[in-house]
Amino acid sequence: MRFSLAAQALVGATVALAAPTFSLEELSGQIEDGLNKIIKDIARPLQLHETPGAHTITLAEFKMMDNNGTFFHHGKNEPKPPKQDSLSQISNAKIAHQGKPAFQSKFSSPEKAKACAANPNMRFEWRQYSPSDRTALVDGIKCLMDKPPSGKFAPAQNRYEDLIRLHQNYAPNIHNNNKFLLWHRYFLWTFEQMLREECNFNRAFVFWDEKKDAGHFAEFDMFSPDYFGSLPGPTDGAGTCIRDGAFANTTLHVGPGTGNSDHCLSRAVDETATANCDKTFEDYCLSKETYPEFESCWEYGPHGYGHNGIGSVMGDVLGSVGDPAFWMHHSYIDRVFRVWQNVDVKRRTTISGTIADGSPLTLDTPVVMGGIRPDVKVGDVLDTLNGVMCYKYEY
Ligand SMILES: *[C@@H]1O[C@H](CO)[C@@H](O)[C@H](O)[C@H]1NC(C)=O
Ligand SMILES: *[C@@H]1O[C@H](CO)[C@@H](O)[C@H](O)[C@H]1NC(C)=O
Ligand SMILES: [Cu+2]
Repeated sequence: MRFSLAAQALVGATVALAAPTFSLEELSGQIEDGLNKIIKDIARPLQLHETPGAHTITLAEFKMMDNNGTFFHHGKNEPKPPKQDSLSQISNAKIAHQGKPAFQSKFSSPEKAKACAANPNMRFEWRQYSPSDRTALVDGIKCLMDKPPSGKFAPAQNRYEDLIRLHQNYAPNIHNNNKFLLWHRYFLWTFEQMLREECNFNRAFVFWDEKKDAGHFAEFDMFSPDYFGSLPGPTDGAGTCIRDGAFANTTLHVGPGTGNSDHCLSRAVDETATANCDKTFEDYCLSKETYPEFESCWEYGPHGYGHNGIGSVMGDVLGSVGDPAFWMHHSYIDRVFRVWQNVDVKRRTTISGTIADGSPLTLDTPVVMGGIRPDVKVGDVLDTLNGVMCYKYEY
């Protein structure tokens, strides 16, 4: 026998109460349930100092940068890029206007693009998503949490945690630089495919139009005992463990930060932060004419504030995938990116900016998904209707 003292105490108690009516197998099943319950109940909440939050920039600061002719790029204030992204981008755009894609993705073809445009997978806003769609979504996520891990992402202890670990591992490459929106677009799509392929999820996908809830996220009915669980404030300088909803009492084994220790799924809402996820900020970012400026505004603006506003696990940039609200937040980020792209075909066929090592972001820049999906290139995921993916938002 390899039971701990606590288990032996349980054995003792159970035997004393019910020895005559339980077989050994039933008894060990009961012990296991009891132990799982104890392990679940003791997982600690993250202390607030462990979740320092995403880097954010206020709207006032962005406007100050406008006034002094700079923008926040690659961790510092740099001169604004010229309005047209670059000469090569302009010539690419011309080619695109002549009907040929600027980047011939190995995943795309004119026929495929046509077929996709005629019949794209739709993503609907949570408020249009029926109760049964909502339940199917949370059941799909729970299904991933109940499946064994692939084994390629230690210390992930279930299939869902593979995704947390993947994001944690790649974090330095995919945040605080212009690759951010493209990588997270493919990551969100990868999650959707896992729900479909591994958990029989068969509904249209979903997005959250977060600006409708700016300043009062906690009242949004996604954060309810019926679905994602409540969105409480902090408790005694720590996040509050989520004890209701589909993900009640979840223990996470990946994070916080670059480390890995058991902690509960916790939240710590800060509505002064969520207030920044509003239409004014969104419109301001949408008014940016170059990709690097839009990206910077969107990443350090509403993206950062949404993470920090939900708080705790979501406020730990590296481990934030541990809160399923991550996907809903990133669906907002991805949707507004697509809205920005819809203004001009050039925004779906060309790219500019820089990646983590300071080198240029190009259509050939790799977008790596750790073996969960094929590695692709920025050009493969720039257009949601042409390339690897085929989906459209119900705007
Ligand atoms: C421009 O404004 C930003 C935001 O206030 C500031 O951080 C930066 O130092 C300013 N740059 C210059 C060149 O004045
Ligand atoms: C979560 O844990 C709490 C505290 O142990 C318990 O009261 C509650 O019933 C649990 N909720 C669920 C849904 O398991
Ligand atoms: Cu991220």
